[in-house]
Amino acid sequence: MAGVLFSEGTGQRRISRIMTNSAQTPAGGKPLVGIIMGSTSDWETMEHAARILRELDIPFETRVVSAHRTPDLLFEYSASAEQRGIEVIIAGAGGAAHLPGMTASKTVLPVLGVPVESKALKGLDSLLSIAQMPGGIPVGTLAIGKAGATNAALLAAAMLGNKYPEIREALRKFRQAQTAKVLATPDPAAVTASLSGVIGAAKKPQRKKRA
Ligand code: RP5
Repeated sequence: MAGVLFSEGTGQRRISRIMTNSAQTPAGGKPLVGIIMGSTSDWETMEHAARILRELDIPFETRVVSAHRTPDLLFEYSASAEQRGIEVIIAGAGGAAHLPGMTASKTVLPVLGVPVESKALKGLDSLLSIAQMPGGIPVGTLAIGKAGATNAALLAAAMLGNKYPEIREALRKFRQAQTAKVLATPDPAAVTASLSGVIGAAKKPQRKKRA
């Protein structure tokens, strides 16, 4: 897995190498968005952010960065993101969920927080932890779970769209396609009826032909 590796140089911790094999660069460019998460168990949620960025052709990287299990990595990742060309960070975490806030404290890049659904409290703990940042260090907080991850990516695209016209156009097309999909099936009852017609026809017993 890709990541930020450290070496102890002159007594000062520094980034010695940045592996980019986790960077998803459909456009062939350097990652503009960093998707980080507190645990591999968060991927099930955060992959929805990755899916949207891929769909919009926005280069991104993914990385597990735990605020409490790898605090030094968190500091290095956040502090170096800007100089590496990252423009928006999407941070997902569950439970105490201090990753987005801690990340935001080490960078002036916009940080979007995705509350991952926790087992004990269904993500309400994650939501409150991420949303209730004291004034001074903002984290843009999205909804719990898949919707939040999806919208974090769409919001990142909207931010990047201010600078990159092709991203704005990709986002516009995404929205148009979404609208067209809804309008294509205006009556869910009609869909159900036509489906049951198909199922009914399939279930109809066939009359035996007389010899
Ligand atoms: C948080 O604790 C992670 O963001 C994750 O949502 C939660 C549980 O982590 P695991 O115990 O599954 O690694 O740090």
